[in-house]
Amino acid sequence: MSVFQNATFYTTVSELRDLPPPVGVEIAFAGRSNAGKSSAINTLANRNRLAFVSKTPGRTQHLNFFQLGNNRFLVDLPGYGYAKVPAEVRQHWERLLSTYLQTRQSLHGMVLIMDARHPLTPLDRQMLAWFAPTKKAVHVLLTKSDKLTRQQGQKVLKTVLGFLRESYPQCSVQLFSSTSREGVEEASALLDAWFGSGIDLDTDMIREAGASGSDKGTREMRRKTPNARNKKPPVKGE
Ligand SMILES: Nc1nc2c(ncn2[C@@H]2O[C@H](COP(=O)(O)OP(=O)(O)OP(=O)(O)O)[C@@H](O)[C@H]2O)c(=O)[nH]1
Ligand SMILES: [Mg+2]
Repeated sequence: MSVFQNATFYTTVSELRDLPPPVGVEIAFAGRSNAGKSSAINTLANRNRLAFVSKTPGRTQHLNFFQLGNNRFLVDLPGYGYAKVPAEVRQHWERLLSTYLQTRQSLHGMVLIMDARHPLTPLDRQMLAWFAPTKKAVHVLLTKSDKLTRQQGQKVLKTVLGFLRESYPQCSVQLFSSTSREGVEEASALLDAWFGSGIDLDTDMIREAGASGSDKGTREMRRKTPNARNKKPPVKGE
């Protein structure tokens, strides 16, 4: 049975001191505000209202932990790029997010959500550059693919795949839609593998969607020890 069955809300965190003990394996969902992070979590967990979804950008403002059993967690992060945030809130959020992403021992990898219609924005690129030194796994979901024709979707996938191969060969990418459910099986299989390999930290199974968007192209990658402690993540309002 998939690890995504029986997902439940676990805790919400707005202060570093409130983070749960770093036991188990966590996968964080990051991306621009309104890109579809909370929707992707709901879709993968097969639950309508687990994570809070809204048309209004900037709705997820804390780190929300969802438990999948056996100390496996999906973590919904606040979105970046949302302008209407007071400076002090932004600074608080920036510290919370940067400390979490850079130092969290139990964080196995990041799912980076990009709207397939507007992929690789400057803030997305910043996030990739900023997270890369951790050497942790990154999988890009090009979401809202239902808004594109098949041809447009394949073109975007190819462009992003080309960029990642060139600059971040350890990252993988696929099309995804919470509405049409395109790519749900593929993403579930990848995260299943991450959770499995998070327990055996030696090997990651990374599924890279080929241009066909099929299950072909599965390959293994070795994960190196996280060592990064640098700069800040992209922030809200930038
Ligand atoms: N058509 C379509 N709409 C989507 C999809 N995923 C999300 N949406 C819509 O996009 C809007 C934002 O979705 P959320 O999941 O709340 O986005 P978020 O990234 O969590 O946003 P913040 O919490 O504000 O950072 C909502 O109106 C969703 O219904 C998708 O795959 N297809
Ligand atoms: Mg959200």
